[in-house]
Amino acid sequence: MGSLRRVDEVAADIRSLKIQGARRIARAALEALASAATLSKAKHPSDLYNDLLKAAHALEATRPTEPMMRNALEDCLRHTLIYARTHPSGEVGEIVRALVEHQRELLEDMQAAGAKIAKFGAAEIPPGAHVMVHCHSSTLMATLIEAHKMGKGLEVTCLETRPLFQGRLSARELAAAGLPVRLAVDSAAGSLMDKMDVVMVGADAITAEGDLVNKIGTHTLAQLAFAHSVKFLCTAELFKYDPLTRWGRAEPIEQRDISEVWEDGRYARESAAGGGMDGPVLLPKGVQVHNPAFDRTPARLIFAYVTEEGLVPPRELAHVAERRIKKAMKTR
Ligand code: RUB
Repeated sequence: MGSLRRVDEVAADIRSLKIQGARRIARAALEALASAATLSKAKHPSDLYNDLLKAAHALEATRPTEPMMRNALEDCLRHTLIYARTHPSGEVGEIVRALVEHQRELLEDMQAAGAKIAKFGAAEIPPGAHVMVHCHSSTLMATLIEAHKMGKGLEVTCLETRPLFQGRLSARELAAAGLPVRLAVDSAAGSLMDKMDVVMVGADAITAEGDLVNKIGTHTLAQLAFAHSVKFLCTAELFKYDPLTRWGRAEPIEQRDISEVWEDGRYARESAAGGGMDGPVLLPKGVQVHNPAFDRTPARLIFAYVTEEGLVPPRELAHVAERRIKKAMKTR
């Protein structure tokens, strides 16, 4: 285990988007849970569980639309409880070791899943394809870089992704890997769609209906791709599936701070003398800002999810993900 970062520090980094993207968030949360276990002063297993539950709740509360983080934390907690039940004479130190060991296995599984998705996804991209991407997904970046290494000769258009411009992260990462990259403002997507062969995005959550919850703007982009008969693919680990949506839970959509859209001082005022820009402008009275982090794209607009088990049609995703989760539980 690397340096032990406290849960409150990691939670603050997730909330402020210093750690962003579902996969990185899930990894950081798992590491934080393991450090909470290691740093716990509990002398009895029940006190340890209290510490762990508190840590998991604090992490889960950082970003509500992140089932991968919830699935990973819950898997780790469930495994720890099962270990303790099957080793009733186990000391706290032994239970902590079991948790840390399991957390390591989960991180390795995630790594392996990411590598498989990159291979399946790269195989699905036609040679010489023009690909449009939205936001910044580590899973998608790995897929495009894999396709590039295979000599597919891609050209990638990254949409900037207002309001926080995660698309620029994608552009930087892909250019550094040697891919030809074009950066476009989100509203230019329609003017470029006819030139595209594939549109690709990552996922924050997938519902029981196979709908995709991802960065705001994904739904509009999927509509546009559909209207132009351009294939729309989503690269996503099966852990992005939210099992609670099977029982009627609507995937919550996180609302972000209005300062991401109208930062006081970012907009200048036109001076009375005409034309010149002069000082900051506060949000005008009576203007409300709508700033959801994510939106929901209906399954019918999605060609397929690229998962660690290969391409999965949206309607089958819940079934495949549930089978995988059950299998993982049986093998432990
Ligand atoms: C990031 C985002 C990404 C998904 C998938 O949003 O929407 O597409 O999280 O990323 P934010 P990954 O910047 O608000 O976290 O494939 O890395 O899990």
